[in-house]
Amino acid sequence: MKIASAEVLITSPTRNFVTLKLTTDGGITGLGDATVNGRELAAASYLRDHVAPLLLGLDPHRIEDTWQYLYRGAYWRRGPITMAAIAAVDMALWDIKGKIAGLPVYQLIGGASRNGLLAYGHASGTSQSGLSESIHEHLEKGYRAIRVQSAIPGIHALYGVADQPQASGERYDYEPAGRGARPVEEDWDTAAYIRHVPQVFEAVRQEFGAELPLLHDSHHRLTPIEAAKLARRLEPYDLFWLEDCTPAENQQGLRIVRQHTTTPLAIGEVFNTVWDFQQLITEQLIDYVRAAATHFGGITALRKVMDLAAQYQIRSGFHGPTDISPVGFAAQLHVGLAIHNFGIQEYMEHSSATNEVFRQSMTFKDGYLHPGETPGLGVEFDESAAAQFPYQPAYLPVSRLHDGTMHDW
Ligand code: KDG
Ligand code: MG
Repeated sequence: MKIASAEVLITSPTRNFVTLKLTTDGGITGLGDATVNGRELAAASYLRDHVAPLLLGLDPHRIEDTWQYLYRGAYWRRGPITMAAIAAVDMALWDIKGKIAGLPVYQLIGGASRNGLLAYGHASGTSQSGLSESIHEHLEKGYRAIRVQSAIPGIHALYGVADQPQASGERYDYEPAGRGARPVEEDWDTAAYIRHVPQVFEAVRQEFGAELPLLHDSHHRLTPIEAAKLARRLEPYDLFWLEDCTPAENQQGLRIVRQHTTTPLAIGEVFNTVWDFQQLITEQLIDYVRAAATHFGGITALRKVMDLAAQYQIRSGFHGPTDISPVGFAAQLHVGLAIHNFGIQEYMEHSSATNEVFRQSMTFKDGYLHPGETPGLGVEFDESAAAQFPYQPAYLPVSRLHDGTMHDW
């Protein structure tokens, strides 16, 4: 059996997605996700110009060997573009293997370790009452764990708060297609943020009680000592996790956070290989691995990092925003179902346009996700639906302090 064709499909059903479609000489297809939000065409070119020609003629069953061939063979290792391209190939090969075996991918990697994957949804509000309404809406939809993000007095436009007015006059809705060809600018004030967030959690705990798992994303904006201060102030509200409390390039910074707080920490949505996690895992500086199959080299790589994490009682919390396509999302659902050290799965529901293009066997019921029983990954790509949504340049926002200094977004 051989790989006979490798096509790169770009579509923008409310946001851009880069999908790899491999076809074997017997006509079996496999899909992979190589979407790098805001830099999509770089990943598409890497795949189309440098990877696709190498795949033709290879045996699709040799997943590990193909992974190593692309990783070691590039010489220029790691980085989001390289690892997203490798991820797409890896997912597509697992998809093909599952279809040949007549089994969903999770059955090929050990079988189910649980009945479903606890998911958390994104609640947010431009006011405390708006936030409360958003939490109620999520609970009504069945969510049993909630990420809480709120507008902050003194900050005009902020990551993670849906429906807030932007400087451009548009509403921030997470789906960037149509936002225009330059990043929107948000603003940031660390002191205002650290003052306000504990009050938000105080009100949420009072209204929703002690049991509901609550999460929060600081989105890389604090120094280690600021992160420590916030995490400590949040301890009375018993967070499930505090995410990306500080940019993690300087991993020793997490030691400072850890020394001061028992709030659980989640990090790694922008990481690309197991090496990015090595210090954080082996020194037990985090509690949850936030990697996504898409930016981390696919199913093969995700399983390896979770095996390392398991030895340190660190669990998964894979990155699941809408810029992970349904293919990438399915890939990590299969991994999450199979591994023992699953923690929680982020779930931002895709738009109806996205779901029209990517038809999925995945289900969400009573707060739990399941990848379904369709052989392979369980996602089909509707090319005629995709053709209605051509690529649109779209950037992630940027963030500045009030004096104009660039800050982390
Ligand atoms: O493309 C960037 C988004 O994926 C990211 O901002 C979402 O932080 C995020 C999250 O936790 O889902
Ligand atoms: Mg995040």
